[in-house]
Amino acid sequence: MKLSFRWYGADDPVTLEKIRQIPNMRSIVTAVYDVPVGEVWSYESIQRLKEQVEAAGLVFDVVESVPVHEDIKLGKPSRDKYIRHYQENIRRLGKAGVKCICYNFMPVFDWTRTQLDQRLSDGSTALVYYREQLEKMDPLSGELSLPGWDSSYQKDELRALLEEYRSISHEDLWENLRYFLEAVIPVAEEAGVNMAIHPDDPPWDIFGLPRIITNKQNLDRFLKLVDSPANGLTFCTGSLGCSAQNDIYEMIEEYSRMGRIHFMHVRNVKRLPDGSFEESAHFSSCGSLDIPRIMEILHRNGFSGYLRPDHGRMIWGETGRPGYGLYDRALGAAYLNGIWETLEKYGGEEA
Ligand SMILES: [Mn+2]
Repeated sequence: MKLSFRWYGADDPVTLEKIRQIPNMRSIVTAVYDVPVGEVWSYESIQRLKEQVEAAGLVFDVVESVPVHEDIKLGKPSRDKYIRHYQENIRRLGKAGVKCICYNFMPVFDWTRTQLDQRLSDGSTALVYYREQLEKMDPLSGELSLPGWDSSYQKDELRALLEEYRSISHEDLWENLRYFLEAVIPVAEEAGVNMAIHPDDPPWDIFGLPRIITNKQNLDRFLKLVDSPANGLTFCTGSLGCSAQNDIYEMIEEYSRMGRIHFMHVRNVKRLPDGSFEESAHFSSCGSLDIPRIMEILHRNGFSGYLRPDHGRMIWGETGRPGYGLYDRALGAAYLNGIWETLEKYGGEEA
């Protein structure tokens, strides 16, 4: 297990100097943020990131994300140009020492919540998804903007994009994903990079848009689209764990044994009876997931990929990017470290 932490670049209030003080911290998960989606990342930008990360004594080997242009997901003729750009990004990142690229294939909207600062009973604030609130949300009203979303769309552009997706079925999206993978996986293999798709968050259709990276049946199908170790997963427990139908332990067991999990996002989530959920502290009893059980499965199967705490609450008066403060994610990292060290020392049979 290689412990890692997400960093949003030089203007992230959570600095590399702070991140390096978390015990056992190894890798920085970051991206080039000043290039529009679909364009090629300059060697200079990649090199600058690498130098900043290495100057702090950390390793630059995981990128989250290289976003996939909507024309690729829509299967438009212009996708070939954007796929060539994507291939070039994989080659350039591989050359810079990157071993793992996280991406997702969610139409238009990345991870979605209905509120970014819901106050929990302990006084902290967390990201939540309340079904009732979602049903009232209109993405065109522009009321909510999440850190994961591309906020550069103008309202008419967004309307036109949503219109284009009306004719895209789940099967069309699968077909467009297959086309993309067949083009990029061979390049990743050659560059020594593992591609790691992030599951859809939450793992169900949203605003009438199809979502397919949602459950075991679909992850099985995904891994077979291109049956190469370089075609793997970012297994996000908080995303797949929002759905009570997902047996995430069974999934982690199987996919880690196959060697197809390259990146773990480990966080807890509290499922509510009506299908809503709240992001909770990492500690198991704060939410619905059994975190030591997740770590035990990974340990027993010899997991050697990257792992990071995921979204945290805002605690101790911290302000900043919702879900991406320092304190609660650092508590998460310390908790995961503790579980892992216990497994390493007293965890039974050697792998
Ligand atoms: Mn995640």
